[in-house]
Amino acid sequence: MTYHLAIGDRSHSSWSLRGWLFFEKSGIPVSCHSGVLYTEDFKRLLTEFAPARLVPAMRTPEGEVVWDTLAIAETLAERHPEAGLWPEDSTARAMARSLVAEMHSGFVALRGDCPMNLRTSYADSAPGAAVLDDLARIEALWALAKERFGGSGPWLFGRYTAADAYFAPVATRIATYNLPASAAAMDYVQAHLADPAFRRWRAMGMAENLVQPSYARPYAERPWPGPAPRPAAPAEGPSVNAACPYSGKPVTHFLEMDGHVWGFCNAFCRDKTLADPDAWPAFMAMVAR
Ligand SMILES: N[C@@H](CCC(=O)N[C@@H](CS)C(=O)NCC(=O)O)C(=O)O
Repeated sequence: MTYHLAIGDRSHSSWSLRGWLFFEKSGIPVSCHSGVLYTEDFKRLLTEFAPARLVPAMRTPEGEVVWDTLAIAETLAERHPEAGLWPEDSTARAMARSLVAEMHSGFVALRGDCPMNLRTSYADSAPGAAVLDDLARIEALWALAKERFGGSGPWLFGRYTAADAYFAPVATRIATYNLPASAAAMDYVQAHLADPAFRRWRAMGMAENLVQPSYARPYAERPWPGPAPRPAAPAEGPSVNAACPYSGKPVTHFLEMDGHVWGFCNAFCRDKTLADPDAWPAFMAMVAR
């Protein structure tokens, strides 16, 4: 018995990223079911999560479907108080809910002009006045939360909460569209880009290798602004390991890293590891043995 989560392609679906982060950051087990946005595959996926119309949508272990990111956050918080999706302090929690609600309904210019695209980073995206207005408001909210409740860590309310998950795809937009931001805001952006859970999500998106042509923008590209993945390349076996680090099954797909060949039981697990080896604890533990 586990939760099930319907998601879109990982490089482009910002709401799916938020929903997935609730689970990944709080350690609640979930099985993900993905469909390619704007295709028949997506419609097929959602028939399994009726009456949801968009992703993310969650099915509880009891079989109830909950849709819309905010409803998923609240339902998980209610069912798993120990997971700490909201801050413990009621004043901090009220502010976290306010930030999340404003993100849920607002920042239309930023979301419209700069769709999440984790495959590409632009050198200069020439943001318009409405986007700059959104950014100013976002920076003010981040500063307010951090000043009152952030303490010395990187996150808005001390430890990672649903509010940080909500702003993860905003942080990536600032990074990938190279939007202007203060040093403090950039520290927060970099904390998201360096977060191992986010890195795993992005690596899975790179492995999916999906392109949404309507998300492309005519700007010059620049290298990924987050931590540079350790170099690795597809390879032929045999490998050092006989069993896949994730499933324990016999290996069939291989990569080469630091002069050694490592095996996996399917192409997706090989490719997600290839995209960012350091993001995968089970793989790195095997390499370190
Ligand atoms: N308010 C919804 C928004 C969800 C949403 O817009 N999801 C997008 C993907 S990021 C989607 O399902 N798009 C598919 C479509 O528009 O057909 C939420 O918070 O979950």
